[in-house]
Amino acid sequence: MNNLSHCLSDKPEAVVRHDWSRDEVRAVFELPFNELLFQAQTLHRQYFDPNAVQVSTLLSIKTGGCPEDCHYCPQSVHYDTGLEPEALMDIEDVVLAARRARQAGATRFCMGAAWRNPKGRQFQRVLEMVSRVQAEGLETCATLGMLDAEQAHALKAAGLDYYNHNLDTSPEFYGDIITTRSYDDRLNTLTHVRDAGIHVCCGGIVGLGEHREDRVALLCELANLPEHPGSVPINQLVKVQGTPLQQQPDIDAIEFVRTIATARILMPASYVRLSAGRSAMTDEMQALCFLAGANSIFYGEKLLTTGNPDTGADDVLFAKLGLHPA
Ligand code: SAM
Ligand code: DTB
Ligand code: SF4
Repeated sequence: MNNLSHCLSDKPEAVVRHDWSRDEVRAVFELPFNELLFQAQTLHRQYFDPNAVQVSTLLSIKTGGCPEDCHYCPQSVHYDTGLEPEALMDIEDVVLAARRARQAGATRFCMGAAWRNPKGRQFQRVLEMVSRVQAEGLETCATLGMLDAEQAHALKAAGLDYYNHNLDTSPEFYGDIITTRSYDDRLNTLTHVRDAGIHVCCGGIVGLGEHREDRVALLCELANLPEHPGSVPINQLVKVQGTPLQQQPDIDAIEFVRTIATARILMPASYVRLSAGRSAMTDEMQALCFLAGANSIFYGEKLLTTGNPDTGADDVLFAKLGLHPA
């Protein structure tokens, strides 16, 4: 009996492992597709309602002008993507957007800022935003770049539930995508977030030009963190004109679904978010992702700066698939 089938016959808590080898992860990733989806869906049902999908809404509270050089990102100052940089939003406007998101059915509100790291008075304003959004009855999430330990504690005290900070890809491929900070910088911020008692939201991007081995390595890194991230966003690259990755060939849809299914099997108790890139996906592909164990999405017409399916289209998709927001 291989390790995975042994795991599946055990009690749920027995399969939450942090000692995956890349060979083991590759073996899961490369299972026959039907077998992979069956195992992912079987595990999914041990931990979650298979028809419930968590919905988060994103808001870019500080857009563009970012000093980092992430090759995929429309907000980097290094690329001309036609995006107008904007100052940090007013608190009241953020609260209004959060209220609208809650009324539309979102349970979590994620505030994103195009910063290398937050500083000074602007950080104080974000703390206030977090408290005010929490008071609206929403779970709070923020993604503001690198944090030190003190900042992580201040966010926790303000009421932050989740912090999003992605590893994005494998340690080996990382330097081909971002040169202005290191993998270890990312891991250090994740440690500060975890130590402050904030839930970690951490995942990556598929379709950057990485090899399957990089996808395997990313998933292995995520699954071997001291605690599995509470949510694991799997983004499909949104190809933005002006970025160095604008001409990337499309990632094969089956390969993307394999990535979702492997994330589900490795981190069975975590929410796996079918994240950026849904506008370019068919309903059938999204249905396969849900079958593979994705149980969270971004809901609302916009991600941070790029498009997302409109809420009407998502409502129709949920009705077609008998899914309900959770
Ligand atoms: N500046 C902060 C940071 O990098 O941590 C927060 C915002 S950043 C936009 C959050 C994440 O969005 C990135 O880590 C990346 O995974 C994802 N992302 C950015 N641009 C993307 C794109 N064009 N396609 C898919 N995902 C993207
Ligand atoms: C994540 O993993 N994906 C979201 C969220 N975390 C912040 C962002 C996707 C951004 C896509 C490009 C854009 O809209 O600017
Ligand atoms: Fe800046 Fe984040 Fe975009 Fe990188 S992904 S350029 S850090 S906003």
